[in-house]
Amino acid sequence: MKQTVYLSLGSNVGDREENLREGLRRLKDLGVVEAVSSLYETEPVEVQREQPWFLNCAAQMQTELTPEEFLTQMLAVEQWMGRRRTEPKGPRTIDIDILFFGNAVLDSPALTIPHPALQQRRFVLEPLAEIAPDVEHPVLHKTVRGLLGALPGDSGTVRRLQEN
Ligand code: PH2
Ligand code: MG
Ligand code: MG
Repeated sequence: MKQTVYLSLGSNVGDREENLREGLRRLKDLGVVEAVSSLYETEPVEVQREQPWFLNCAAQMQTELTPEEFLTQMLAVEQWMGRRRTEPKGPRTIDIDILFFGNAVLDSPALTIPHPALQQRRFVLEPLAEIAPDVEHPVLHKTVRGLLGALPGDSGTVRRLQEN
């Protein structure tokens, strides 16, 4: 069955813009990329040591894959792009996170959908609100626009870059 998937992409190592664009090109093997937000320069949050600012964006896709198949292929894209997991929340060439997968609600050791931290992350919600303001969180029953509006003021600086 076709599902609409929302993703968050981030990079803070190397040519960050090229890394995001390469990730988006690779994601075409997993389905149809229907919308991509602007790029946003974002202050690192929830990290354990100082690291470079990120570029983040959000994407909307259609896929025939199951969430587990999607995750497996997505992790292969990260690997192929040289992602090495040497420390938790360390700097990364590419990070792709599943935010929503249709209305699925899943919680396994490998995969939690919706993404458990999306409602506290400005670097996720601002890009997502650009392409999907009216999508409703299937557990919290608030729209993306509503979640963004409810963020505290001090949830990290997020600046939209000029051109997509
Ligand atoms: N990703 C994290 C932790 N912190 N901060 C920003 N600004 N952007 C990210 O993509 C990001 C983060 C864990 O994946
Ligand atoms: Mg992440
Ligand atoms: Mg990730």
